[in-house]
Amino acid sequence: MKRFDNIVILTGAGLSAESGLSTFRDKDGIWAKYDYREVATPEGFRANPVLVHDFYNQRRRALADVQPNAAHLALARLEREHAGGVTIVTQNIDALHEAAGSQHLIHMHGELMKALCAHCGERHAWGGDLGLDTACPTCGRVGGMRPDVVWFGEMPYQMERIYRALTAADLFISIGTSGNVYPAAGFVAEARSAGAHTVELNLEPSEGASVFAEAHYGPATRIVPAFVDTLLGAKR
Ligand code: BJW
Repeated sequence: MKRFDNIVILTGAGLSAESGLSTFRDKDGIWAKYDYREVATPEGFRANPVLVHDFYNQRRRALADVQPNAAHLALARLEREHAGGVTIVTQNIDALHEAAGSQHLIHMHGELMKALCAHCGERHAWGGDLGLDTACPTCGRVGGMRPDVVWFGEMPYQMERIYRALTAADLFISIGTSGNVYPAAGFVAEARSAGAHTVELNLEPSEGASVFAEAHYGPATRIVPAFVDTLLGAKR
């Protein structure tokens, strides 16, 4: 395999599935149990904030019991041992990339272990539950605290930085994402048109599978470490 200088990796819920976290669109996934319009839109939060807080409080509590799996660890090893740049853009709001040791990481859909105050705009590390009566530690007002996650209709975080990385990438790898949600689903086309080699690593072909130049299908804990071994073994 050719040696690559700038690697950008997009990750999705499938990467954390074998750590015990549910995906969204698989048959027993989160959207089979919840209507995304009720729990993952600003309109849903305005209509029923108690339901939305409950949804994210449950998911935040579940994070206490999960550990990074072999795929997260392999990506952290790639960042440590690869001579060029490695940027991970994750759609996941868990903290498993950080727990595995990845450092050059962008959480484009936010972080469940952070809270955002709609009144003053401050972000806070947050490990407990959020509710209507939670006061913002900065401005002291109640009723404005929400999970620091990106809902449908909101702008994902750090888009300029992401597009700069995509434009400079010579290898783009998409892992464990169904390719249903934009703008992330469009990154492969962006990277490809900038000249990058594009690789899909997923359990099954995603919505955008035909756009990738190379693909490997199987569970992330098997195919990601194998692909990282190949990359790290590549010579100039
Ligand atoms: C495994 C595995 C194993 C399983 N090993 N693999 C019409 C056209 C185009 C766009 C739009 C449109 N109408 C509306 C839009 C925009 C909208 C959108 O994309 N909607 C679509 C539904 C059509 N997007 C937005 O609103 C976004 N904002 C936006 O567009 O702003 C404007 C903008 C304009 C221009 C530039 C930039 C921006 C915001 C999207 C926010 C998404 N938020 C969520 C929830 C919040 C966080 C949370 O609660 O966790 O983010 S939705 C949910 O989906 C979550 C995820 O991050 C996201 C992606 O899901 P993911 O990761 O792909 O999971 P799954 O379940 O779908 O797939 C898992 C995959 O893993 C599967 O393929 C499995 O096979 C695989 N797998 N086990 C390997 N062991």
